Amino acid sequence: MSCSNEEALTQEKKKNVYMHQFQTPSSKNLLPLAIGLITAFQKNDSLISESFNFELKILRGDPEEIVDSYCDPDVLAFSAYSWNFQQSLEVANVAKKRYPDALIVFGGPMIGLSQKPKEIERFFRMCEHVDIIVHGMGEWTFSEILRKRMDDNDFTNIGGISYRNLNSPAGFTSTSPAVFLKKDINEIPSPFLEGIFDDILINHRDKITGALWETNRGCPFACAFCVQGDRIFNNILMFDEDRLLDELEWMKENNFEYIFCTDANFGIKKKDIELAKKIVEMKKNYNCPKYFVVNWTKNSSKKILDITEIFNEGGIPTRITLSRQSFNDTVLEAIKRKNIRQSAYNELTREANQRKILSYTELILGLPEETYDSFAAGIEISMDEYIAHNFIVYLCRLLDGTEMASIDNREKYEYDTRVVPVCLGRNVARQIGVNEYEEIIVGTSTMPVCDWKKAHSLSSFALALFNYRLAFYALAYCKNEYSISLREFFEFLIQETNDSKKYKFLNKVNNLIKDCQENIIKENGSLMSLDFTGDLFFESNEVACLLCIKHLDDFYSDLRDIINEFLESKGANINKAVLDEVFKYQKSLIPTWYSKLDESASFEYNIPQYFHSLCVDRDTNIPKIIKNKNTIKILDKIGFDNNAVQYVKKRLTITTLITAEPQIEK
Ligand code: B12
Ligand code: SF4
Repeated sequence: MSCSNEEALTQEKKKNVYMHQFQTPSSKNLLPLAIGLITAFQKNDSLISESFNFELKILRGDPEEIVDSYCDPDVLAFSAYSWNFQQSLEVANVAKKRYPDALIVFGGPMIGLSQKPKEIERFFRMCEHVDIIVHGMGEWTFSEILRKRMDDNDFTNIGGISYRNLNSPAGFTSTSPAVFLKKDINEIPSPFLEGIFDDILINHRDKITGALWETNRGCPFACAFCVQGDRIFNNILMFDEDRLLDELEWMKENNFEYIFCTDANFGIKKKDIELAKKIVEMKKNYNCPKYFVVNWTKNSSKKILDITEIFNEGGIPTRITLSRQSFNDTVLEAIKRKNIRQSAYNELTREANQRKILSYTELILGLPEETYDSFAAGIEISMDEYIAHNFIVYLCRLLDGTEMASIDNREKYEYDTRVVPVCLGRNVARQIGVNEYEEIIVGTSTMPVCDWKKAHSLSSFALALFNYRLAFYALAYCKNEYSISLREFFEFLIQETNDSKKYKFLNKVNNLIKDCQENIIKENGSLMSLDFTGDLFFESNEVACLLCIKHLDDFYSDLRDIINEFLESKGANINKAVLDEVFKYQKSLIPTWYSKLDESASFEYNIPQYFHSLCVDRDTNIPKIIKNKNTIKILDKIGFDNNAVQYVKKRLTITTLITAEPQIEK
């Protein structure tokens, strides 16, 4: 479809449609599934395919150059996600100036699924060169748009769109809502099998790190912070199993080692077990895929544990999500989230731990109705002593297209937000092309900014020290022996380390976390870099953790002192000899990039058995700590040759965590 290709032009006399799905500014370039599916659907329609050429554009870059590459464009379609919205808009702007008659169509998650007048009016005011926006599934709707394009350009009768209309007082017209989820999803041909991605593979294979793969579409839940929570999407459409198996085969043939499954709820359908088995079989026979990433069904059940076990045993490391978002009922109501009962959650965590399956709890900081107190209570619950369980705290992002980002919701909960550059944690920040931004909540009607900062410090410290395991055993011991509240401990730590004279090293960590907060408040970014980890960017808890590992002795010296001070303030009768050994155990299991772990560590007390019962095998009685000489072997002996970047990539991930695995010597 290049303009120099005159032969093609004269021979075909087709109109040219450019389908854009620009990649993220991070290093994850995946095959553009949305425009792939939409294009496959159009090409399957003989009337449309006889009239239009399609070209897929995925690489970010200078908008002028992208527009230079068009040949007489008739329709320009953009798949808009928060990570490519500005790039897409700028390309559309440049294109419209050069080709005023070209029709510009935007679809994708940035466009809400249901038609909300206030948001649509704002969109058309902000995005002055967009002609039509498509709400929700694009395959059928885009084909109706193209048919009207061939005919009279009258879009009035196409369901599920809004189009610019200067004759209407609001400046646009929204048509009737589309009945998306009554469609037969299997009418959409597979873009993999139909060769839709062939050109991309020929021209840019080296830039593509993986494939997006959809086995079903829709979500039965209604979370207000998520685009897919819209009631219009409240059903599940499934692709036929044969097609899915053929697609997997295609991925293997094309050597796609990284597959990102886009299902909102993997594990919700029975067939997911069969798919998992097939994937594992492929991995066993062809070593491909090596990674299979899923969003687990939100209200997890034991079925999820079975599927995870299949993946793990088949050599594809996977963990399960125990999504909570918040432990507070008022918050859950405000975000329309229905969680599994606390007892079922506890049971799943226990069983996952028993089956050695990593699980983690998801929380979000900045949700409506959350207070500092309710958030801190959630952090306390998330810090349990299961070694195989941890937690993640996301900053709350207001995503266009979600209920939470609606004008009404913003007013109702008085969101105070900051707009920062989009960036993916533990990745290099690459702002290629046009800069992208995201909006982060830093205050609400129930959590003013000063409380948000307090909550941010609490979660950053808890994640760095407890979650990443730097102080996990020491704190698990204190909690179990002295019945302390870990939340109270972290609040004490933050309070005490505000003063630079007392705990010099922890004060530095505290200040680093505050710098991260200020970075967000001043709209510089939500991530930070460190001078010893190259050009990677990290969240506050990760920089805090890395700084502690870099200065491990200083860290443990301050930690020991502050734990002592805290226990004394609680009137605890500290057994110094035992606490020494607890710290020895703790420190011996933390690898660094600049030293190798010792092969073994010896103890005067039964510390290893104690922690095995407390943190691993929770079904046995936790023994009293008594004198009992013994040794552990440290199984994990990865060396990192002083390479902090390698360390970050291999260890600072939620699947590996930082701690090494001990084996008690018989
Ligand atoms: C895969 C994925 C990723 C991958 C992206 C890989 C890539 N290069 O594409 C990774 C892991 C990198 C990622 C990251 C993030 N993601 Co993400 N991610 C997804 C996920 C799970 C799948 C997207 C997908 O391909 N779906 C399948 C396709 C077929 O569906 P679709 O995209 O909705 O497309 C349909 C319609 O929207 C429409 N449509 C789409 N484009 C077009 C175009 C036209 C012209 C038309 C007519 C119609 C149309 O038709 C399509 C087919 O019916 C979605 C959730 C989901 N299940 O969809 C979230 C989602 C897209 N991600 C989201 C977010 C917020 C993020 C992050 C910003 C989060 C963060 N801050 O860390 C980061 C990005 C940061 C960065 N710098 O990279 C949000 C986006 C919200 C928004 N308003 O844009 C989503 C929707 C999840 C959510 N909670 O709501 N993500
Ligand atoms: S967060 Fe998950 S469960 Fe909730 S609406 Fe979105 S996709 Fe569905």
